[in-house]
Amino acid sequence: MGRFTVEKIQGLMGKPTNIRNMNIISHYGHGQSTLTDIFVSSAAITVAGDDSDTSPGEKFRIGSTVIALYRKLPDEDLEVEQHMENGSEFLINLIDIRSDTSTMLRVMDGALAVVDVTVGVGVQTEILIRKILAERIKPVVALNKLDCALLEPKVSKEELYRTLSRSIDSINVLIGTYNEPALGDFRVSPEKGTVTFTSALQGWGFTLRQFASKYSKKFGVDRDKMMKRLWGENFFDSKTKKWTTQSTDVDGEHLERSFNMFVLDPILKVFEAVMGTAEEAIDPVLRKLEIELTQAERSLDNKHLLKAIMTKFLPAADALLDMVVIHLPSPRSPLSDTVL
Ligand SMILES: Nc1nc2c(ncn2[C@@H]2O[C@H](COP(=O)(O)OP(=O)(O)OP(=O)(O)O)[C@@H](O)[C@H]2O)c(=O)[nH]1
Ligand SMILES: [Mg+2]
Repeated sequence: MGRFTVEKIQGLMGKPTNIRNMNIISHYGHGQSTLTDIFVSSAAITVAGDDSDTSPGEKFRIGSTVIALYRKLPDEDLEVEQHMENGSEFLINLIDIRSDTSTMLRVMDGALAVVDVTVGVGVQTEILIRKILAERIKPVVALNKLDCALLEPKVSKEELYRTLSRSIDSINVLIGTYNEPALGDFRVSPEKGTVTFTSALQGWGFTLRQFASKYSKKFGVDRDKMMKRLWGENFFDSKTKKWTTQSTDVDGEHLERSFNMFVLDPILKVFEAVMGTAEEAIDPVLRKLEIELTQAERSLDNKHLLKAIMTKFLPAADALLDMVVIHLPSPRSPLSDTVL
């Protein structure tokens, strides 16, 4: 992360529409600390003139529990109108606690709920989601430990889709019990971009935005429409080159769900190429994804090579920060006025 002058930071602090105050909530062991590290290592603000940039203490902290992060939205996201008024630069205050005190809840505008997909929504996450909803704090979700789920030998793509879907459903059931029409729809969904799929340990992650951006060009449809097609009952019939909501084609043959085909499949190809025995399988995958590796990266063992490729393919911090900036409210928004 580049260094900031005090003036630059003051400038960011002076634009409430471009501030996000958030917390990461999770059940024990689901990945809160590992995700916090991803945010800190890729986006923490450091102050110019402070030379101690190897120690964690040099991060720009407000008190001891808030870490200031910086994100500049990519140009293609600038068309999202509500984020235009004050430019593309955002200050995210990550409240680095697992505390549930009401004082802390009051300074938050949103929360990132972490779920270990291999076990589902934990009790502690459920309790904390209830607390934030009671305070009208908006949640977004990270479905974490996707690497574990992908390395599970006998799990099919469809079974994995169903596992992911179940975690999302259980969060939405909770949210549904707090439904207040005046607040808008708090339910989370991959097609809206409020769910990030992550491997915090390996540093990669994505929302459907990343994949939709890629495929919208290929299919000539706009990104939001493409996002909707990449989740749920959507299938692409390769024979007719048409999208359908039916899981079988005209001949009664099974069609693969679009999420499995367009999202899980490219990721699995990387996993298979790296974890498999045939070294020559890696180059075609790298070419396809337009990823270049340094000589040092090439000589890494499988585990670290996988991490190196996946973080270049789908950097977790970008996906998570964009989700937070785009979907969590600012302190100035009507949502937050009720609690501040
Ligand atoms: N395979 C895998 N392991 C992960 C992932 N994220 C976290 N872990 C591991 O899971 C364990 C718990 O992760 P933490 O980040 O400490 O989780 P936490 O929610 O902060 O846990 P506590 O603070 O101890 O409750 C650690 O051993 C992490 O390395 C992931 O995406 N994939
Ligand atoms: Mg922890």
